[in-house]
Amino acid sequence: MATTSGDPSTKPEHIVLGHRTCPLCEATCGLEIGKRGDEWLIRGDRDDPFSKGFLCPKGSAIGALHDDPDRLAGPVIRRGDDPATATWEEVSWDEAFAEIERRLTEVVDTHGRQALGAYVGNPNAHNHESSFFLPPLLRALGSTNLFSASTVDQMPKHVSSGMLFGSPDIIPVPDLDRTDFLLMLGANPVESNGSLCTAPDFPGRLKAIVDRGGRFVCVDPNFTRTAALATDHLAIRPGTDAHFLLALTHEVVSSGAADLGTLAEHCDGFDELAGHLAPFTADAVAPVTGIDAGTIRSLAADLAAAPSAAVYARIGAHTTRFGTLASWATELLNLVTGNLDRPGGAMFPLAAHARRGSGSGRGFVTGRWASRVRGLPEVRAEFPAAALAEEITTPGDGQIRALFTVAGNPVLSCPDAGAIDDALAQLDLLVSVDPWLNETTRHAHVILPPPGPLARSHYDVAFTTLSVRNVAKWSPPTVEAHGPAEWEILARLTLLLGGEGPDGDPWAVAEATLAFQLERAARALDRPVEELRGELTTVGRSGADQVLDVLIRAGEYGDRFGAVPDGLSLDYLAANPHGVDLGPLGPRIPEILRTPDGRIPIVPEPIAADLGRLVADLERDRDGEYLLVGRRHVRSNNSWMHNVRVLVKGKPRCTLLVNPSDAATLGLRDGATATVSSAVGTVAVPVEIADTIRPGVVSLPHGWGHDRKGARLSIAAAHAGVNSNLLTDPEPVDPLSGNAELNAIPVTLSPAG
Ligand SMILES: Nc1nc2c(c(=O)[nH]1)N[C@H]1C(S)=C(S)[C@@H](COP(=O)(O)OP(=O)(O)OC[C@H]3O[C@@H](n4cnc5c(=O)[nH]c(N)nc54)[C@H](O)[C@@H]3O)O[C@H]1N2
Ligand SMILES: Nc1nc2c(c(=O)[nH]1)N[C@H]1C(S)=C(S)[C@@H](COP(=O)(O)OP(=O)(O)OC[C@H]3O[C@@H](n4cnc5c(=O)[nH]c(N)nc54)[C@H](O)[C@@H]3O)O[C@H]1N2
Ligand code: SF4
Ligand SMILES: [Mo]
Repeated sequence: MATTSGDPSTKPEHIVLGHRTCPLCEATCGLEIGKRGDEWLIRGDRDDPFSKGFLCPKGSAIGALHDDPDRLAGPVIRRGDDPATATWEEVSWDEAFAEIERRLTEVVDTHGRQALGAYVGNPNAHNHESSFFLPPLLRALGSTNLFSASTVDQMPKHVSSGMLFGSPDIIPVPDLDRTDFLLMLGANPVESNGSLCTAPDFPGRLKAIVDRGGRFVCVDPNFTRTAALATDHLAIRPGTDAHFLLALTHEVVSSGAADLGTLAEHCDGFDELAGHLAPFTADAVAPVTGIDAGTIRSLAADLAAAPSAAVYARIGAHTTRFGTLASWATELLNLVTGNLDRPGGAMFPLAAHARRGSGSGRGFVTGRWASRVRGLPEVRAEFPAAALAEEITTPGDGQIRALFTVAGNPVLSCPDAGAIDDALAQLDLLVSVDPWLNETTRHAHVILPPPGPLARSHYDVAFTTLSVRNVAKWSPPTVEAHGPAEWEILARLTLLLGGEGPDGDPWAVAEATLAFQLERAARALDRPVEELRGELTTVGRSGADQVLDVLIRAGEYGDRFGAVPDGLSLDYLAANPHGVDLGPLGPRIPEILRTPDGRIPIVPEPIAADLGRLVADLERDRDGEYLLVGRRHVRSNNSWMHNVRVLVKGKPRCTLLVNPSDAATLGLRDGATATVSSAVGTVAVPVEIADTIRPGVVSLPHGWGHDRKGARLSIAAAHAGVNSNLLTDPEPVDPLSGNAELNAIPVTLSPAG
C-alpha cells in the first residue's frame, strides 16, 4: 500500500513497509511502519484487534532507535585495559568468535566451568529468538552462576505463583476490561504501559473502568498520572504493601465475608488462615502503612462486596524486602474475595503457543543450591542479581572470571551499581550480546551486536501468557538484517561453549531444538513425529520461527499439523499481519494447576515461615525516616532509550521529587542540587519540589547515569542524569525470591555544597 500526499515533486511518497508488534514494552502495540523518503513514519496499527491504533512516544521512535548511528554495525574487540581510553577494533564475526574461544579456553582450563557466568536482561523477554535460544546457551555454560533482571523485577511473582499454583509461570492477570473494581499497588501504567499485565492502551482501559461506574483504587506514595485516573488514591508508606494487603485480607476473613466460591474445593489451609492473619489488624497496620484503619476496613468491605474485583501489584510492591509476601498477599486477597479465576477478577491467559494442562505437575522448589559467597538460595536456577558483584570479586573456587551478558545493563540496572562497575573491570573475559557500547558493554572484551528491532520477526512468547485477552500475532522482519540474527549469535555461542569450536553452524542448535519440540508435540498429540515433520513448511524461516511454528500448531488453537483445518500455524498468522483475537480470558482452575497434588495451598509453608519477619516489622520504629522510591516516564525504558533525541528532549527528567514540607525542613530548593546518601552510596541530583509525593518519601528514576567514560552513546551522554542504583543496597534481598530491594531505601538528604 502506498499513499501520496501533496505535490509528488516536492514531497516524497509515504510508503507503508509493513505492520509489526512493538517490542519495546509489555503492551505489545501494533505498529504501522512507514517511510517518507528517509524519514520514518510510525503509526499505531488501527487494525490490530488488541491495540486498536494505540502507541506511545517510544513506539513512534522505533525507527530512530533502529537507525541510531551509535548502534554497532558489527562485532568489536576492545584494545586496551581501561574502558575510558580503550579503542575498539571492528572485526569479522569469525574473528570475534575466535577471540572468545581463545580467552574462554584459558579461563576454563585454569579455573573450571564454575568460573563462567551469565547475566541476561530485560529485552530477552521481548524476543522469541531469545526465548528459544538462550536456554541452550545457559545450559552449555555448565555453571550455576546465572543471573538475570528477574531478581530486580518480578521474581516475587514467580515464587508466589510457584508455591500456590505449582509453576512460576502461572501468573494471574487482572481482567481489566470486565472488572468492577481494580485495586492497584505500586504500578504506574500511564507511564510504564503495564507489566505482568499486557494491555495496550492501559490508560484507556483504566478510564473505561471508571466510565462504566466501576472503582479504581491506586495505592502509591506518589500521586502519579495513573493515580489521577483513579477514583481513590492511597499514599502508602513505601515497603508496606504486604502489611496493607494482609490487613485487608484479615478484615475480609474476620468479618466473615470471605467466599472462595468454586475454588474452595481446590484449596487447602483456609482454616489456618485466620491464625496467620491475626497480627495484621487494621489498627496495627494503619500506623505502619499510613492508611487509616477506617479506610482499610471500608476498602475491605467494598472489595468483598463488589460484583467482581481484581487486585494487582507491581514494581513498587515487588522490589522490596517483603516482595514475595506482597505478591502472595495479592493472590490471597483475590482468592478470599472469590475473584481468582473468574471474569472481572484475576485470570489466567491461554496463549497460542501453550496448551491446557492436566491439573497437576512437578511443583516448585527453590534452594536446590546456593550462591558461593552469601549462600543465597537459587530460585528458578538463578542467583540474585544483588549477588553478582561479590561473585566476581570474592576470591576462591567458583569465582566468576568469564561473564556473558545478553541484553543486560547491570551497571545501571542492578543494586550497588558502583560495585558491579568495578567488578566487571576485573573479569578475564566479558562477552556482551548487545547493540550498543554502553555502561556495561564498555567492559566487554568482545561485543556481538544483533540486528535492530525492525530487522527481525516477532512473536510475544512471554507477554501472550500475561495478556488481558487471548491474542496471537506474528510479524515478519520489516527491513533486511545486515549480519547474523540474534538466534544465530546465541546458537554459535552455545556451540562454542559446548566445545564445538568457534565456527559451529547455528542450524545445528536450531535442528536440535526443533527435534525436541516436535517430539513433545508428537507425545502430546499422540502421533508419530515423522507425520508432524511432514506437515512443516519451513522454507525461508528462521530457526526461531520454525520452533515457534511447532509450538503454535501443537497449541490450544493450533491446526494440529493438518488435523484442524482452521487452526493456527505460522502461515495462518503470517496471513493475518494485524494479529488474531482469541477472545476474553476463561476460567482455568483446576486444569492449569501444576502442584503435585493438584491443589492450591493457601498458606504455603515457606510463606508461613516468613510471616514472622513481617510481624516483627509492624513494630519497627519509623520516626524521621526518609525513603527513596523509583519512578518511570513514558518516554524512557529502563537504561537504554536515552540515546534517541526525540525521547530525551525537554526538561531534565532525572530529578529527585521532594515534598514541599520536607524541602522546607531539609533546606532543599527547587532546581538546586541535593546530596542523597544511602548505606552504599551517594549521588548529587537536581531537586524537583512536588506536592504529589508523600512526605518522608523521595523519588528518583532508574536507568540514568550515562556519564561513564568509554561508552558510545552520544545523545545519552549529553543527558546523563545520575545512576539511582549507586544508592540501592545489595544486602537486603527478599529471602524467598532473592529479589533486590529497589524501593523503600532509607536515605539521608541535604543541600549539596
Ligand atoms: N532502581 C531501580 N532499578 C531497576 C528498576 C527499578 O524500578 N528501580 N527496574 C528493574 C527492572 S523492572 C528491570 S526489567 C531491569 C532491567 O535491567 P537490564 O535488563 O539489565 O537493563 P536494561 O536497561 O533493560 O538494558 C537492556 C540492555 O539490552 C540491550 N538491548 C536492547 N535491545 C536489545 C536486543 O534486541 N538484543 C540484545 N541482545 N540487547 C538489546 C541494551 O543496549 C541494554 O544494554 O532494571 C531494573 N532496575
Ligand atoms: N516508560 C517506561 N515503560 C516501562 C519501563 C520503563 O523503564 N519506562 N520499564 C518496563 C519494565 S522492565 C517494567 S518491569 C515495567 C514496570 O511497570 P510498573 O510496575 O508500572 O512500574 P513503575 O512505573 O515504576 O511504577 C511503580 C510505582 O510504584 C510506586 N512505588 C514505589 N514504592 C512503592 C511501594 O513501596 N508501594 C507502593 N504501593 N508503591 C510504590 C512508585 O511511586 C511508582 O509510581 O515497566 C515497563 N515499561
Ligand atoms: S506502549 Fe509499549 S508497546 Fe506500545 S508503542 Fe509504547 S513502547 Fe511500544
Ligand atoms: Mo522490568
